[in-house]
Amino acid sequence: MSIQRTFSIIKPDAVAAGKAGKVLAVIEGAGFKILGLRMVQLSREQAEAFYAVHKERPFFGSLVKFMIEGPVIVMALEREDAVAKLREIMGATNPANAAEGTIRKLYADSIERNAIHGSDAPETAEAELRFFFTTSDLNR
Ligand code: FUP
Repeated sequence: MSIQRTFSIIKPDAVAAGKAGKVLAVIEGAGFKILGLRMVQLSREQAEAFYAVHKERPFFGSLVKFMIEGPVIVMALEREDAVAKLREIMGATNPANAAEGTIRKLYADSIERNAIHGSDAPETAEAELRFFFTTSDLNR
């Protein structure tokens, strides 16, 4: 497996709780290089577009409301096998099912307020990176 990029968001719950640094420490501790990072207040339109794949799901409205309740930190990350490795250290979507030591086990409150997003496939990662970062942002 070669060097790969992925995209991540530290969600509003973790930022508001002052856990962004701790989440980042887990990410860096797992060997990820930070290619890009910035704090963003998502607009409703951006959050709806980002989660468009879920727009027919019953939790969509609530998820969008949560994602715009405060600032998030968007990150471009690089590592060998980055997509799968980030998903591993994030833990299961529902923190109740997340493995010990994972970010969601440590810092998430619920299946919705779950501290972190990570792309679910290499193609999704590239699309999500382009949503928030320019090509020159990523060429470091
Ligand atoms: P994940 O890839 O682990 O973030 O999970 P999904 O892509 O399945 O879901 C995206 C986001 O939708 C989750 F992070 C939280 C939210 N969600 C809910 O609020 N309720 C659910 O039942 C499932 C997902």
